[in-house]
Amino acid sequence: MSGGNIILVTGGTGLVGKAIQTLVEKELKRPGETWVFLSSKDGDLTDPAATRAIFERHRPTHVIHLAAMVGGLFRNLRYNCDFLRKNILINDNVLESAHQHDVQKVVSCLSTCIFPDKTSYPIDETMVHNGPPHPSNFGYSHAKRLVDVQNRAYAQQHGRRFTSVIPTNVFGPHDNFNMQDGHVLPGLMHKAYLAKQSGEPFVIWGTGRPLRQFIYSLDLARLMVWALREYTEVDPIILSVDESDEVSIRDAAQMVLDAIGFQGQVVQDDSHADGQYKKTASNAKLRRYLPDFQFTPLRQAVQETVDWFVANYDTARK
Ligand code: NAP
Ligand code: GFB
Repeated sequence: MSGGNIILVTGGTGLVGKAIQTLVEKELKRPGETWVFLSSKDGDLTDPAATRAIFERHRPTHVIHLAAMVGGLFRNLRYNCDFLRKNILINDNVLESAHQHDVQKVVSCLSTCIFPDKTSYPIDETMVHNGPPHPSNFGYSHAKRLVDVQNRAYAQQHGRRFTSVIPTNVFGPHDNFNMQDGHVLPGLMHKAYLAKQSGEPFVIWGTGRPLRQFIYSLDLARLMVWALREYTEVDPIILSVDESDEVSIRDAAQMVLDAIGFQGQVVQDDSHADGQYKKTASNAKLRRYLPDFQFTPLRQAVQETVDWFVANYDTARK
């Protein structure tokens, strides 16, 4: 990518978008580049006319496409139809506008939670469409799988370089700390913050046994900028920590308690769903490109996120 490029980041005010903005402003921006970070206030991307207007205004040469209806297990369980429709609309509008405006490259986001529920492990990039996703988030999963199909269609018919990355569970500063709709780590951080203040028990939902690979948002941000600049395949690439970094929800919760300094009672409430037991993903393809990439150790990333949340409690999304 040469100078003079205009990089449009849809969903630029969210967890991943803010991490990219932090690193771009701190060290990754190249001379002559213009980076534009969008929020929904700049236009509703479910609306084709609003999407076209954004592309006409900014005339991007490259797009990192993050905008989506996003949420944890419990939000997905409640709104599968909304996750399906809104994300299909957003993705179709962004990719078609990128095509109409001759954008050189688009990097979109899938997720490791969209893979088949019944699968062998570790999961890899070839397995995206090999069977139905877990029922808890079938709406989100099918909308995201379609992005891979759209990318292939734009490549075949129009020669477009639209590709996608497949992040595992992401967390970090500027996350959504809402305890009903957010993901597990920010949800537990918010619960721990309140339990420490009130002296009430700290409640972990489900059995605590499911396994997850968590990637720090700043690490993902670095990898996404790399993908925009260096990754030339249309096929997706998983962006995840190593299989050996997988932890149980219970162990992750303990890291949150250690980080916030909670000494009170811990309750495991298995009346709530567990969701997928595991979705262990292989990062072998990423390691072939970037064998020496260093992920932030999980305990350190949890501590940094908790510190950010406590320092920004009044303005954090919750
Ligand atoms: P997030 O924090 O919820 O941010 C979502 C972003 O999309 C926000 O900037 C939001 O704008 C924007 N947005 C939502 N609906 C929109 C609409 N109709 N029109 C325009 N903008 C809209 O999400 P995130 O966690 O950063 O996720 C970013 C991407 O990574 C998503 O594609 C997600 O599917 C993917 N991903 C996330 C995870 C994870 O664990 N978080 C894991 C795998 C993949 P406002 O701020 O104005 O609402
Ligand atoms: O991050 P999360 O909500 O979604 O994690 P998934 C859910 C797991 O954490 C379940 C347990 O096993 C829950 O029982 N858990 C324990 C909690 N305490 C809590 C809590 O306070 N809040 C939450 N949220 N969970 C999502 C997909 O799956 O992964 C999305 O549904 C998305 O589509 C996301 O792709 C990355 O990891 O289970």
